[in-house]
Amino acid sequence: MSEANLEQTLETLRTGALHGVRAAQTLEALEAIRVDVLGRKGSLAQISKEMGKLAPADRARVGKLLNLAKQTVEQALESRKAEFELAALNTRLNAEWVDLTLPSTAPRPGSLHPVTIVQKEIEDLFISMGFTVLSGPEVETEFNNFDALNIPPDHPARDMQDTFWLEGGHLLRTHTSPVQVRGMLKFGPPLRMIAPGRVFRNEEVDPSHEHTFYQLEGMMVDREVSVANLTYFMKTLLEGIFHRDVTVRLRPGYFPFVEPGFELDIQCLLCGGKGCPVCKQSGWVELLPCGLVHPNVLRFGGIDPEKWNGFAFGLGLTRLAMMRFGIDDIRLLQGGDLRFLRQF
Ligand code: FA5
Repeated sequence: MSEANLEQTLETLRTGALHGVRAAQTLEALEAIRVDVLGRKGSLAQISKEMGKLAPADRARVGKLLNLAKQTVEQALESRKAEFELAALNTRLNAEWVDLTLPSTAPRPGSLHPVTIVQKEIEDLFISMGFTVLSGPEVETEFNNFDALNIPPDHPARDMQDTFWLEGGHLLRTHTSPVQVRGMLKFGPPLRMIAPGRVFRNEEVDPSHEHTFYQLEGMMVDREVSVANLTYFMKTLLEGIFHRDVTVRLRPGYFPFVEPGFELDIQCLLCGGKGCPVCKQSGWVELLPCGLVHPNVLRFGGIDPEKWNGFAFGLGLTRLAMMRFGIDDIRLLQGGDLRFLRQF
């Protein structure tokens, strides 16, 4: 091939390759052009072979043109490849973008259970009046739950609290009163304690009765404690919780561990005393049995009743939370239904 022909072929090849590169739509098409033009057996390699036949002066000139053609095609291939990569990146970014200004879908922080809210308020109130907060075990001895509270084995008062019995003289505590015994034995007189906790009874469940519920025990042992002291603390308690006037009534109540014993009822805050399922249509909710501590209980607690006396109360904490938040079915508090619990 003559020098002029070679130059012509080179130019045709160059323009054809550049055109092909611009028209290519895929990386595979680009690679095919690269192999065709720049590959070891490609068109430029063929021309390079032909150059050997040229006169030395022409060879140098055509050689330069060949290199130039090679560089031009290489650059065109590179920049077209970069275009493809950019397009691929844009497609991916469009598909995978995330709007960081959208509200988070992270789990909501939890909130305190309504019973816990009321429990904490009462704890703060009593701590401010010099009381200590104690806790006792949910699995108790029969002795602490009954005997030490002046309820011997054959006493009919045992039937007032239908008990879940365990093996070896143990039971699920039916009230928080056994913590009175533990508190007296541990700290001795004078004593001001409260003990919130979970208790268990084999109860038929209805809007105001659960088999598992919360009570809050209170006890004060000192010299010459009277019913007047008891009513003062109970009034302070109820005013602190309800932040409004509540109507209460005291009825005589029988519990072997207090003498005299009372039932403190509050007028139902859900129906205002008219009657509803929670107050069993009576207008009153039994909330707070209380009384002066029986001398036998003091003795079981290692305290001399000739020198000391005291009052005790056993608040129905779950029922108090119902009154406080206007909850008309106790089962809602145990159910773990987040739609209900998120309201507090
Ligand atoms: C007692 O448990 C006594 N230990 C209370 C006491 C302590 C009296 C100290 C005197 C001195 P009672 O069985 O009445 O008493 O229960 C106390 C309170 O727990 C009740 O007033 C009521 O508010 C609540 N309560 C009782 N049974 C249930 C139940 N099944 N579900 C929800 N709350 C209940």
